[in-house]
Amino acid sequence: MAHIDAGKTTTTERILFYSGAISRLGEVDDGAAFTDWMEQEQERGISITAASTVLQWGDAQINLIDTPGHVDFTIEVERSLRVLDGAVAVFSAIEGVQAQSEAVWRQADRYRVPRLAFVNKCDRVGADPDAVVEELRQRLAVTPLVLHLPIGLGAEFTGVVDLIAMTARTWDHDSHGVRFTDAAIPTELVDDALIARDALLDALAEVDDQFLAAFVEAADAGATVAPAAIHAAIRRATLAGAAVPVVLGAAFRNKGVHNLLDAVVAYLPSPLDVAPVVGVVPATGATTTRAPDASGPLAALAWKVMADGDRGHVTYVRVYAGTLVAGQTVYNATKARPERIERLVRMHANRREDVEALPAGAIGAIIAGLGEPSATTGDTLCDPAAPLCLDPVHVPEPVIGITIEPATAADEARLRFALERLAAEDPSFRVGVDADSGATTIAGMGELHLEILVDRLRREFAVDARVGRVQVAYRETITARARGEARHSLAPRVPADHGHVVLIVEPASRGHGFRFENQAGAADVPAEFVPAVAEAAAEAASIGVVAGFPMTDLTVSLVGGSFHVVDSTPRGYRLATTRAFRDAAVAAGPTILEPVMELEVRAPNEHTGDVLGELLSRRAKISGMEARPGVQVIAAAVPLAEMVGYATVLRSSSRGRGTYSMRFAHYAEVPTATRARLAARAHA
Ligand SMILES: Nc1nc2c(ncn2[C@@H]2O[C@H](COP(=O)(O)OP(=O)(O)OP(=O)(O)O)[C@@H](O)[C@H]2O)c(=O)[nH]1
Ligand SMILES: [Mg+2]
Repeated sequence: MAHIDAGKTTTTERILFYSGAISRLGEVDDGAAFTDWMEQEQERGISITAASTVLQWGDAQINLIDTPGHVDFTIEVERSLRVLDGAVAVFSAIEGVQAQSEAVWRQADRYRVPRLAFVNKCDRVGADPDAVVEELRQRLAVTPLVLHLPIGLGAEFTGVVDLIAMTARTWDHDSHGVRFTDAAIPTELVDDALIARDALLDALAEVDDQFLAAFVEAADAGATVAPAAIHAAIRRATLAGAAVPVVLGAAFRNKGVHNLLDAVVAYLPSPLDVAPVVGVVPATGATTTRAPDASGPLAALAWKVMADGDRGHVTYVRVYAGTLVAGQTVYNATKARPERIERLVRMHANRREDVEALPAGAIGAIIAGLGEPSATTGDTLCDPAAPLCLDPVHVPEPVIGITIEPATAADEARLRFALERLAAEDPSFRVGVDADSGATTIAGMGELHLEILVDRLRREFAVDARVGRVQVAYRETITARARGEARHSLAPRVPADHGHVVLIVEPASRGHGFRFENQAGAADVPAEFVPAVAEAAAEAASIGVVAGFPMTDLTVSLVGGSFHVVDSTPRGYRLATTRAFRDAAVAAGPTILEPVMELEVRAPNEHTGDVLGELLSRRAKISGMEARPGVQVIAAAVPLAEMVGYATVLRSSSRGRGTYSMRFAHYAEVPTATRARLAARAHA
């Protein structure tokens, strides 16, 4: 996991090559990397989908997922971290801890995933691993355990000193780094190596008491701690999340990757090291756990779905307990239905290797035909006799949308089919209907996300579609408390639908969403009609009163009403609620909210002025500027609506040398002029 371009795929390629999983090295820049298998990835030189694969290193089997760094594909990181037991965070030795590196680090915190740091690109001019380590400390608040001292930096980077074994490892150029030499530390580095080793052991003693005791004891005896004890202590500290081992390298130059793999095996958890997985028994709501025992009852989580053209789908699963067996019928506890597993595979990026079974600890996939019931992202598959639901995958809300229509009438059914397939793959992508025009809308995490989806429609599903202008996901909310009352009764009373409600709407804090509460007495509105009121209120709130955007961050309370023994019907209450809600919302100071993004721009020094000017003209609030070699790192909060097309703007204002990344931060009220414009457009 890492910021875009840190070198995840390049590092993965070496991992697969050195472990023998692939026999030829391919480069991202040639569109030839194994885990960047999608056409769109190869054309653009970026990863888009999380590619899962398996390899063997020594006697360890490693499930590896190469995630994309671009924030638009954050769901891929989210679901990968949900099912992996450990992570390698890749940092560029030049750029350090970039915005999205920090974001994925926080995601990994949320899932409590132990991790290693790989400081990559040590071969680049200006590489400064020490500065990166300092940033790990400052920005990510971790205790780094630096395992290596670089031998040369930039163009002179040839290898690393192993600060535990106290040997120097240099990689052979001609064999693509397959061969390396372990030798004595070059004389001129011995002093630095001793200092760096002391720093490592001191840091370790601070986070691990057992090591501290051994360290003090050895020092008293005038001895040194055995390497095995150091490794064991690093492992304990890593698993406890108390420290992060740091490995140095330059994947593109074929250096440092062996050490990285050794560190993965030595310090990251095996499935046996992690606590038994926790789930909820659907029937009782009680929590339960499953130990990672291949012979126990099955517990597996579906974490990713890929459309398999028109044929069906590939559902990726992580098995936590028991064994998933081909031909077996399992219970989908999330959807409360049995599912038959026809075919099981191990995935190697987009290639499949048929297997009979996937035991606890494994990551693999289920191949299902079209129309066969199959799990979607976040579903739990389990033993029918021991059902449980595991924690699903956290799904971010889309912030941007476009209308989409088939180019010809003939494409219409095909478009609907394709969108359905793509939405099943990607929970951060939603298909909806524009309230004003009735056109189909697609919503996602950003412009690139939607661009890739539209491209896939064309290539994988042969659908020609026209898209409208990008529209950010506005919301509406209220700013005051208000009351609404409505009575519905028909005269002449055939059919006799009676309903009468009194509602109070109140603003709530950002992120609260929509909530309904019933405070009415049963004499006013009997319990049997309350669900109809709740539903109608939620439905009414889904179309705001200012410009038709969904309303959020408000509480609707049913506080009174009346009831008629013969004539009251759910329909009557629904109609009354719709009117009462709208009256209340209109009186409650309704307004429009817009998504605000957290932005980080890296601008070359000489273009900083232009870049800042551009940002200020986009309503950006600059929150920080930091100098890095040759560039200024600008942090800002800026409304997403102002950032549509920013990639092109930055390219021209920085002569193609600036980069930026942004992610959703929060919703905020739009300026008055914007509100007036959106309202006018909605009523036009
Ligand atoms: N000089 C140098 N370049 C590197 C190194 N590692 C990767 N690169 C280059 O950096 C660019 C990005 O590498 P990727 O491996 O695609 O980066 P990534 O982290 O997978 O990027 P995304 O998947 O798009 O987030 C490519 O041009 C690589 O050749 C390195 O160690 N040294
Ligand atoms: Mg990549």
